[in-house]
Amino acid sequence: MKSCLMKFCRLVLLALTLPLNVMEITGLCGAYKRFFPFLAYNVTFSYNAKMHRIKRDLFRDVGRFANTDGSLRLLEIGCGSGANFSFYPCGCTVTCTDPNPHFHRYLQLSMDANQHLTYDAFIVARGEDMKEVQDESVDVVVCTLVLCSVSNVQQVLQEIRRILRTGGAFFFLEHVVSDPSSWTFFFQHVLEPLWYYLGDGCRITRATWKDLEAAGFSELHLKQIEAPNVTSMIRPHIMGFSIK
Ligand SMILES: C[S@@+](CC[C@H](N)C(=O)[O-])C[C@H]1O[C@@H](n2cnc3c(N)ncnc32)[C@H](O)[C@@H]1O
Ligand SMILES: *[C@@H]1O[C@H](CO)[C@@H](O)[C@H](O)[C@H]1NC(C)=O
Ligand SMILES: *[C@@H]1O[C@H](CO)[C@@H](O)[C@H](O)[C@H]1NC(C)=O
Ligand SMILES: CC(=O)N[C@H]1CO[C@H](CO)[C@@H](O)[C@@H]1O
Repeated sequence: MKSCLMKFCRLVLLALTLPLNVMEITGLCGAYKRFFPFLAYNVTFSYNAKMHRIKRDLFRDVGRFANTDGSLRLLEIGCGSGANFSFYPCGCTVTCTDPNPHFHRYLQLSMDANQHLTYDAFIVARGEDMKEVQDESVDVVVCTLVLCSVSNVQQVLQEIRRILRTGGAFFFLEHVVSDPSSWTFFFQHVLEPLWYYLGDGCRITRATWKDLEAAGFSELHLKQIEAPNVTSMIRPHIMGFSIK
């Protein structure tokens, strides 16, 4: 009963967002691509304030993957406005990648505020295809709130395995689908078609931990958590790291 209602409500939302779908196909969403970084930059401050302790715990282990000479090459996929720089250890060389070039202004502000790091290029690329980055050329890859937005999670994870050196690590913090018995699960499925457009391609019903389990890393350290004080649609999160 609940599941029929869920499917029905989702259909209604799908129908309501049909004009947005047409706009996407005909390329009229270009203006939103420009506007989204501004929106994301604005929203990211309140999210990051709430996630401060969680991110500190998550990124505490990054330093473990430095080389014997202390150097550490870190690549961030879907870096957006650069919300994680303050957590990276001194001496890190950071490469930023994002398919949306309009983040650059905001990224620069975060770089200016975090001068303990060295910044390599900003590469405009999708995580599914990072051909500019050589095989086994980085020690750490980071994704936060990115695997919800990519078109092919498995393909991104295989690209990450390709560019990581053996023994390197992939750190992630992602919101995921809720427990199927919860009302959050219900509303995530109903609202997803609309959320997809407002969130620039963000999907709120992904069971991303399944992709991480299937990706073929040699170790996976994963925790399921509820993000404190974040809207229930994106409260369930996974965090942790996998090692190549
Ligand atoms: C919600 S934002 C998160 C930004 C940033 N990582 C943070 O934690 O604030 C999602 C980001 O994923 C990027 N993105 C969308 N599709 C992508 C893809 N296929 N590959 C890599 N990044 C993608 C978007 O441009 C956006 O910067
Ligand atoms: C976000 O936007 C609101 C409304 O325009 C504004 O009051 C607030 O200062 C902005 N926050 C940041 C961090 O830019
Ligand atoms: C969440 O909200 C409660 C009540 O407003 C507050 O006491 C707590 O510090 C907040 N936690 C975080 C991590 O922001
Ligand atoms: C752009 C952005 O969200 N930067 C945040 C990165 O994280 C630090 C520490 O939590 C915040 O102070 C920044 O505002």
